[in-house]
Amino acid sequence: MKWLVTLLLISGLAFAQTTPPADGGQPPVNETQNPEQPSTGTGTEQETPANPDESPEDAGETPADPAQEQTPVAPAPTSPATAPNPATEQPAQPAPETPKFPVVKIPVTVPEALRAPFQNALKVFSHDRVPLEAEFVASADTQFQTETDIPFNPDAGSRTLTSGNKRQVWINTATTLSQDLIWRVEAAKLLKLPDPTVLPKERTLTEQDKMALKTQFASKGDFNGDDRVDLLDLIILAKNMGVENPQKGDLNQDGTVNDQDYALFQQLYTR
Ligand SMILES: [Ca+2]
Ligand SMILES: [Ca+2]
Repeated sequence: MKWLVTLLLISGLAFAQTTPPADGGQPPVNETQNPEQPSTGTGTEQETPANPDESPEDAGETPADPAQEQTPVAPAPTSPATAPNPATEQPAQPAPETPKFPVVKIPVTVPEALRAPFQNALKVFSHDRVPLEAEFVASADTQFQTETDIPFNPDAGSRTLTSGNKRQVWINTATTLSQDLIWRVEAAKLLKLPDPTVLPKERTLTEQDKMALKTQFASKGDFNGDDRVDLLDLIILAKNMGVENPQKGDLNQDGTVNDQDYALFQQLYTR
């Protein structure tokens, strides 16, 4: 009997071992196909796509097998390959050498109500090389106003009365002309831009404007004309110290180079 019992036990064990794989074996196969395959049989094959990092030839082989394409797409190998590139590019970019140039303040007399449109017009011509900013003072060489006893020609945007360095400008607020355009014309005149009255409504800063502004404002302190106000210019200033009617260095244009010019130079220094 013992042999029969043992036979039954053995057969029972054998049946028990075979049945589970028959019933639950198939579903787990599906589950293992995705996650577990890499660890078991195909795991070694999928690990090879990890190798493509070392040898690009292997990466070309893996996409050939359709079964491997799902998992082996392996974003891991590609991402590290692309990641170092931007990482190396970033440190290279943050080296903007464009120096910041000092703000050029434009002294002008403008009533409160007219300051906003004037500043808007000034912004049109302001740029990195010559940043412009209005400096509202009580009695500048150029004074704007609107009130006048003399009637305007309806087609006129403004009327200007010049006496020496003083300019009195009346703005015609009753005209059908664009006030924005009128102020741009006045700002262009004040900045001594080429053809200030020829201002299409959509006109933006032109290269000619930039050159005119640079020549007029930005060249101050930049004695050697390299678009920077730095130690090289300071050396030129120092060489001209005490020189009467120097060609360079006389920032306040009083006929000599002295401490006053040095003080002005410090304000213009960009490096
Ligand atoms: Ca310079
Ligand atoms: Ca001087």
